[in-house]
Parts: sequence; structure tokens; C-alpha cells
Amino acid sequence: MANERTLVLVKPDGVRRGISGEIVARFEQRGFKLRGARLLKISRATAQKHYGEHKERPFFGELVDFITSGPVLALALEGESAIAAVRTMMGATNPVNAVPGTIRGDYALLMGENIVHGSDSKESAKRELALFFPDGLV
Ligand code: DAT
Ligand code: MG
Repeated sequence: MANERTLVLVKPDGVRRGISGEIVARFEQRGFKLRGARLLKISRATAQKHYGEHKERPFFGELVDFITSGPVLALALEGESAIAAVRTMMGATNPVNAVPGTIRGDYALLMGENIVHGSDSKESAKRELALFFPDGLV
């Protein structure tokens, strides 16, 4: 068990639908501390870096188009086992399989519009936090 920091993105579909506040509220209610928050439009270069692990996948182009299609809300969250706990709260990548009570299970149905991103490991969290919060966290 360890105190960790992780990156969450409320993706363009979540911001467009006006549910970013509800998503922040869920994480705050769970006990995570907000250490950073930024509303931004991601550049294609940043999107390609962020999703670098998927660059050979057939859906990479669509992924970059989608994540750059409108503003995202980037959050730095801190708390006990934050990386795994946030992933559990997000639910399965394919929302069809996401359990009700999870964010994707409550708000999403399509893989290409699955509302949230969360870092999947310590290494990803470190890399992604530096990408979205280059000036550091509060
Ligand atoms: P996650 O977002 O749960 O970490 P991931 O890192 O494997 O999932 O994939 C990143 C995003 O790419 C995911 O949120 C939705 C999209 N994606 C993943 N697998 C896909 C597939 N087979 N077809 C289309 N989009 C996919
Ligand atoms: Mg991922």
C-alpha cells in the first residue's frame, strides 16, 4: 500500500456532455485529493505521445482524432493506491463490459466514447503527469 499520484482525463465526450463535475465529485467523494486540474485542448503531438503505446494499433488514428476533438479536463489525483483504485472506479475499457457503479458502467456504452482515461501503472502515471502538468503539481 502506498500513497500515489495518477493522471485522469475527462475525455472530450465527458466535457461535451457536461458531466466533468460529476466525475470530479466521484473522485473527491472517494477520498482522493486534487493536486492539479487543467482544461485544455490536446495537440495532436501531445495525443500521439500520450497514446504512444498504441501507435501500431489499427485504431490509433481514431484515438488521436477523438482525444483532440474538444477540450479535456486533466486531473492529478493523489491518495492510497490511487493508480489501481482510479482504474477500478473507471470500469472496463469497453463500456459494454463495465460494471454499473463504475464511471464507464454508468455513463458510457461505446469503446470510442468511454469518458475517462486513467494511468495504468506507476511508470505511466509519472510519464503522463509530466506530460499534462509540466510545471509540477500543487
Ligand atoms: P484504457 O483507456 O482502459 O486504459 P487502453 O489503454 O487499452 O484502455 O486503450 C486506450 C483507449 O483506446 C481506450 O480507452 C479506447 C480505445 N481502444 C482500446 N482498445 C480499442 C479497440 N480494440 N478498438 C477501438 N478502440 C480501442
Ligand atoms: Mg490505457
